[in-house]
Amino acid sequence: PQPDLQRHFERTIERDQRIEPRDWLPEGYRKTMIRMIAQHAHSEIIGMQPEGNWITRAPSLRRKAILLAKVQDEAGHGLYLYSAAETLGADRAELTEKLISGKQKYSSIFNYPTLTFADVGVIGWLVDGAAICNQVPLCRSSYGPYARAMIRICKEESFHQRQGYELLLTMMRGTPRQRDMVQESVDRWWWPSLMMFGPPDAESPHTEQSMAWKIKRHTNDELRQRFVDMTVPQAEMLGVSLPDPDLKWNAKRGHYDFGEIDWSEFKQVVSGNGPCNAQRVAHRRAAHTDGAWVREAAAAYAAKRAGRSAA
Ligand code: FAQ
Repeated sequence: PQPDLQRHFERTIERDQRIEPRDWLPEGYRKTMIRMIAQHAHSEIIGMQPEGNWITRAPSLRRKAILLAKVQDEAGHGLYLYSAAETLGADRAELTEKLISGKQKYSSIFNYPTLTFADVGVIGWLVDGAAICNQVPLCRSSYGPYARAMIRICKEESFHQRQGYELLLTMMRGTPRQRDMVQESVDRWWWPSLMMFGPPDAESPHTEQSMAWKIKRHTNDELRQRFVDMTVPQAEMLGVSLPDPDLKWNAKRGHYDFGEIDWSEFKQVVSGNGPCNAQRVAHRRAAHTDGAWVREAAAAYAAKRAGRSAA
C-alpha cells in the first residue's frame, strides 16, 4: 500500500477513531473482521434453533409470544451482521454457503440441546449474559459498522437476559419440581457458557493482533472472569448453585476463583463433534434449500421492478 494510506490507518487506530468501509485497511484486518463478523452472524442464526425448539411447547401464550419475539430478534441480529460483513466486500450467499458446508464456525454454545423449558430461561440468563459481557466492549471496536451494530444488538441482548432471569425467578417461586428443573438446567449450561469466551489467552491465536488493532478490547480470560464475577451474585439471588466446587471468592485478587474448564470438550464441539453440531447444520442447510424459491422469486421481482423504473 501507499505509505500514507498505511499511516492513516494506523493513526485512526491510535486515536481511537473508527475505520470505515471507504478507508484503506490491511488485508489481515479485513480478513479478521470478516471472520469475526461472519462467525457472529452465523451464531445468531444457528442460535435460533435451540430456543426455537420450545416455541410450539411454551407453557403459556405469554411465554410463547416472548420467545417468538426473542428468536425473531436473533434473526434480525444475524441479518444486520451479514450486512456489516458486506461492507468489507464479503458476499452474503458465500458466507451462508460456508456455514452450511461446515467451513465457517459459529459459537460452540449452540451445539448443546435444549431438554426442558428451563433451558429457555437459562439461555437468556447465562448465554445472553455471556454474550453481553463479550459484546459490550465490542461497541468500541475499531471497525465502525460492527461497533455500531453492537450498540443496538447489546440493547436487545440485555432485554433477552432480563427475560431469561425473570423466567427463572418465576420457576424458582414455583413447585419443587420446577426448582429442580432450573438447577438441572444450570448444571448443564454453566461450563459451556464459560467456553463461549474462547480458548485461554495463552492458546488464543488471534487475541494479540486483534487487541493491537483494537478490534478486541479485552482478552478472552479477562471477559470470562468478568462474567463469573457478575453471575455468582445473580445465582445466589436466584437460589441456584453453580456446578463448580472450586468456585470461591478470592479477596486478594478481588475476583472469584473458578475450576478448570474441560478444554477437550471445547475442542470437540468446535471441531464439529458436539452433541448437536450435525443436526444444527443439517437443519440450516434444509432451510436454505427449501427457501430457494423465495430467494429466486425475490430476485425476479427486484429485477422486474428495476427494469420498470429504468423504462
Ligand atoms: N465457539 O484466537 P481466538 C450470540 C474459535 S453470542 C466456536 O480466541 P478470536 C448471541 C475462533 O473463532 C455468540 N469457536 O479467536 C445469542 C478461532 O477460530 P478460527 C457469538 C470459537 O476471534 C444468544 C479459534 O477458536 N458471539 O450469538 C469459540 O480472537 C442467545 C481461536 O480463538 C460472537 O461471535 C467459541 N466459543 O476470539 C444468540 C462475538 N471461541 O477462526 C442466540 C464476537 C473461539 O481461527 C441466543 N466474537 N473460537 O478458525 C468474538 O468476540 C471473538 O471472535 C471470540 C473468539 C471471543 C468468540
